[in-house]
Amino acid sequence: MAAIRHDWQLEEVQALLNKPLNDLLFEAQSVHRQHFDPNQVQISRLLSIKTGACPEDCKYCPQSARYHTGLETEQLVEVEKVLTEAKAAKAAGASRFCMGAAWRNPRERDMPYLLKMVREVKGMGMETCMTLGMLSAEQAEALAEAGLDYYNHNLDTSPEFYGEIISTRSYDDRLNTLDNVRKAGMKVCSGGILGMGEELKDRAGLLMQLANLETHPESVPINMLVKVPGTPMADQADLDPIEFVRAIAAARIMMPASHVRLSAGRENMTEELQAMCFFAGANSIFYGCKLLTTANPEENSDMALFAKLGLRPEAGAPVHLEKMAPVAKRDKDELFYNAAG
Ligand code: SAM
Ligand code: DTB
Ligand code: SF4
Repeated sequence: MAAIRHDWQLEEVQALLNKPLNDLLFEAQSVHRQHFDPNQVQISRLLSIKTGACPEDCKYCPQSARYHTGLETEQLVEVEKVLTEAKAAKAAGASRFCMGAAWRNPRERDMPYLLKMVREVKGMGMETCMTLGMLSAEQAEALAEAGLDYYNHNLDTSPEFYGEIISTRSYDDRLNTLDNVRKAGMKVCSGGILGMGEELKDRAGLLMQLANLETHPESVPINMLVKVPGTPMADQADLDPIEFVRAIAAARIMMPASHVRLSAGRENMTEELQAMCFFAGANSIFYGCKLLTTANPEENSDMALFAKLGLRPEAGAPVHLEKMAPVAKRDKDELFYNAAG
């Protein structure tokens, strides 16, 4: 069994990212199999509960009020609407419901609504996750007490490159929020974005920060930058997809027991690239045709891909989804959905 380490050095991580690809993928897949069923993928559904008009200046983000992206803004949505969406997500097979708000941090007057949302979604038997910006220790405790299972707060990139991307909050602010979340007893979801013009050493630096936290984040979203017109990153050069796969593999090796989520950017990825990411150890996705404001693959195409690859949703998803989605069985060159899951 691979040791769970928290003492990664930058040179070591860079060397890992630079390994011959076959060696890197073999190591990642071997580690993956020690901790997970290699054919299971956890499924989360995302809902924007407050859209746009964010005061922060994250250069990648279509929701910052500073950039003109043509996004329609929306105030904090009614609890009822959230519950309707959560019900649909559950019926479609999601085991976790993730609610995201375009805030620097939640205001005190929003807290009662947020706590009600958590209680009621949790009451429906789903895992709950929120991403609301920075949290104070008190806010984190209140959310945990209401039943929030996960809190997402990304480090986004290395400490060295961070200043190129965001000026309105510091890396330490982010680490502090992660600390508040952990101390409140919630599970941590934290990762970053690749393809923002960072160098390999920055991808190594991000992974090192995550893996050297006292406890690894239980969930590590790796986003590929979605280049939204109107943001300062609209014309950013593409990251070589193989570099993306390498980062997924390194995340798997460095945080062996964590779920690594193939997050934003899947809409622009080929099936082959996604398949390589799953082989490299990604074992979680956002399912549903919309992320927060940008597009995600249609449900049907994800199901077809799951069928082709013989992947199935992780336990916890309703039985009927397991009927639809799919252990692929190749017989006379045809694909069959295996209802037994
Ligand atoms: N406002 C809160 C915050 O920033 O902490 C929560 C929502 S924010 C949209 C959640 C995460 O989405 C960001 O940390 C970033 O990693 C990711 N994200 C935002 N825009 C993106 C884009 N264009 N491409 C890829 N990931 C993006
Ligand atoms: C994360 O790391 N990725 C998700 C989730 N956490 C909240 C958000 C992706 C957002 C992509 C851009 C958008 O749709 O607005
Ligand atoms: Fe606001 Fe979050 Fe977007 Fe940054 S990433 S601009 S904090 S919504």
